Amino acid sequence: MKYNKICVIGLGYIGLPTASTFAMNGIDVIGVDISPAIIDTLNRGEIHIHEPGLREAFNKALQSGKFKAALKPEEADAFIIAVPTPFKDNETGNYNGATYKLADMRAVSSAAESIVPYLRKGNIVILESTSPPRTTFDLVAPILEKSNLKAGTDFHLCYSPERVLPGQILRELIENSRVIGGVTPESAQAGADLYSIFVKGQIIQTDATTAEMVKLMENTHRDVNIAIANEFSRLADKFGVDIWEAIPIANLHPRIKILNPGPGVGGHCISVDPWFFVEAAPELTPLIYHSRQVNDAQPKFVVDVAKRTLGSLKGKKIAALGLAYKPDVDDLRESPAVEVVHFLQKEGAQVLACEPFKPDANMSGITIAPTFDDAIRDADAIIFLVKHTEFTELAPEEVAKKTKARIAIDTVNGWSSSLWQKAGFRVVKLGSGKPSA
Ligand code: SAJ
Repeated sequence: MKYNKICVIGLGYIGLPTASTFAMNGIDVIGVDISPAIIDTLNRGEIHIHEPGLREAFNKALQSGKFKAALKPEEADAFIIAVPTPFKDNETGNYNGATYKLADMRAVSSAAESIVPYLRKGNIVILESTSPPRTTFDLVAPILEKSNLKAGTDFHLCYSPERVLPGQILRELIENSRVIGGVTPESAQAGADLYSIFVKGQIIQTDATTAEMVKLMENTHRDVNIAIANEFSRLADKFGVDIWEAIPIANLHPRIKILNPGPGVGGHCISVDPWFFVEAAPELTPLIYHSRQVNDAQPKFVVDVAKRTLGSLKGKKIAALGLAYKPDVDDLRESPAVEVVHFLQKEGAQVLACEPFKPDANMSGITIAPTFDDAIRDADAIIFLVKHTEFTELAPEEVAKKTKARIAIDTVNGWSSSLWQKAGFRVVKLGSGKPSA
């Protein structure tokens, strides 16, 4: 199939890079978002998110005259839905006394509704948002069919999950393999034709529900594997072992690849998606459920380590390094670092946070220091929560000159204990029951 004009609905971390990449490849793109602020920002030539390479890609797309941002869709050959699928804030499910989170699919539903007036025979609609199994067939198709056109007969419908890693989105969008699940084999072929405009990785065609499941399996697999790493960190702590020494040794085994423990699992993907399986089949998912519980409890473990190190936290001044959900991104969603800060405050600590990727973040109950120096100056202790490169590159002897703190709690194994000890700090690593010098 040939595509001249594409409408991308949702201009966030996935939609905007996708729209920019299509436009850079000579396709007319209408980028749609419900936020007037985002549309204004984009039409002014600016972007509202931090992602390496995105500013350049977006500028190229804009200068080519192929990209335009709007509040409403227009007629197009293809429609791509890339809106968020978070979980519901104030509603949970229950199975045998265990509470689980529920997917909030309202953004997908209203994106599909917004396409209905513009849908024409021969079009293709692709859902990219991570979704519970059967969403394409059971939620999206019935909405689109309000147009009196039939999915798979009059228009093509596919599920094609984004699988790119924040921080490397622009490259992975092009180089990663791409799975396209159609409601019919013809839809999958039409979807493959669309993405082959820029995808250099392998394009695999399958059915829509398999593609939905593949995406959830990937993120769930990672979550479960991080959970076992986090559980190992607690065991190491108990048995006087340094987990950061033990994991690399275990990983020398040719069939073992233990991931890194840390303050928990955040972001809008891995900490959310496994719940979609639990919601869909709670009776089949005890491992997935408990892995989520383990990862969600990890910020509390960090605070226990802080309490053991500092005694009562009441009145203690703590500099928290990093708030983002992972290194070198500005995304604070579901961030375990934010959770740790909240817990520390609940224990009575006065926390000054430093987040170089979002110095102007406005989070209720969290005080962000204007600079790193301000955060550490009067601190009693420093807690390292996000392995941003600029924190790993700190020279401990320089830090020592700028702060009265002499305790450094490293939850991400970002600092060399010996160097920091040499500079006068007592270093306490998460998951290290070994007494520090
Ligand atoms: N984390 C650990 N230990 C590790 C690795 C990660 O604690 O060893 C933590 C991170 O600090 C972070 C969280 O897990 O808080 C998730 O980070 P991540 O880098 O594993 O993944 P995301 O959420 O940024 O992106 C994931 C990716 N999925 C997989 O790697 C299977 C990406 O490919 C997906 O496109 C993305 O989810 C998504 O959008 O679904």
